[in-house]
Amino acid sequence: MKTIDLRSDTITHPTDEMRNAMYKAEVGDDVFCEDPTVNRLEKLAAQKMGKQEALFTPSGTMSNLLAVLSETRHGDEIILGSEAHIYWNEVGGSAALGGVSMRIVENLPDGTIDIRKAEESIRSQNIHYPPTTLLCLENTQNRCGGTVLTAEYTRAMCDMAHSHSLKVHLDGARIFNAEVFLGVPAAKLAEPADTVCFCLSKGLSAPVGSLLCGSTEFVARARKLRKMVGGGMRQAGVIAAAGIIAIEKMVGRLAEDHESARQLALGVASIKGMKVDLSLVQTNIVMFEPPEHMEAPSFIKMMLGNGVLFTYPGGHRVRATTHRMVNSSDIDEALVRIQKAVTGTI
Ligand code: TLP
Repeated sequence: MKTIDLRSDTITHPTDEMRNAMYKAEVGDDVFCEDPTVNRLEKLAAQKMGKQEALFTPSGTMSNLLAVLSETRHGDEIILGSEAHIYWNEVGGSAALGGVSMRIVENLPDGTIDIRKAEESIRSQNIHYPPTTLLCLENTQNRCGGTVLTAEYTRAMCDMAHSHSLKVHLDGARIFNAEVFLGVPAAKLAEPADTVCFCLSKGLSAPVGSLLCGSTEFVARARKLRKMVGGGMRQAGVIAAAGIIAIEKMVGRLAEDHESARQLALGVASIKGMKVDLSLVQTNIVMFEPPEHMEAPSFIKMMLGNGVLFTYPGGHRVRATTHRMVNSSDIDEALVRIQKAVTGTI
């Protein structure tokens, strides 16, 4: 039985073209900024995001951490959506290593945060309060099911934040999925944010890496902090070479992942007792509810036994993520297995 792995788009393997480019990559010592392939990747990333410069980091988690460390001082407060990856899934690094407190504002189901609520959470001048210095947004919003933030929404949030002298960091781990869904260039989606990062190792299929982009001064600070946290990577051209192909060749195909997600969501919605909000299935993530009589972790365990892998985001929810390594017939097969397994429990 073939395993259909819908846990994450992070499981994608590099393409043959990437492997060839990695084999042939020109390299140097990137801590001395002498790796020509890394330099090329960073330049390309900065261009794509419409920022002055970019920094190659080993992971999205490190990019987000460096953004927070660079844009805040120990003791500051940062504002995040209640479903933010930085808040949920980064081991509390911003608090543990950056010494910032995280002020959480509810994410609405579509991945946005109410602008008024965000504004109300900004601290006023008061001897008792920590200064609020950074707002973090996420596009696409992972835990809200890969929902996209429009350029207009991001602009309004950034204008509001800037009017209170806050900086804005955009966790754009999957910003190219938003680009493809909206038909709006990532640079436009990131334009009002001070800093943005995106991942190479998700739907774009590179084996490793993320790019953190912003002003020249910001990237210089982040580069030093990257060294501090042990992210100086020497002959990193070997992995950067795959990243260049990810950006140049793999963005367009994300539309296929979005189609697979829709196919899966429509199929799941048609299975008795299962629930999915189709309006929130915009990119490559599907959040659905298993039948009431089954706990989500038990459903996931049962499906593991049937060779279909999901992740558990908490609550009565299951997450499926589509990617290059599952095609339309895999999705059909996954649906058959889900249908059979669920029917067997009724
Ligand atoms: N997300 C992973 C898991 O950590 C949950 C996934 O499978 O979706 N920002 C966002 C919005 C992300 O979704 C992720 C990874 C990251 C940052 C961190 O990237 P990495 O895994 O490269 O540290």
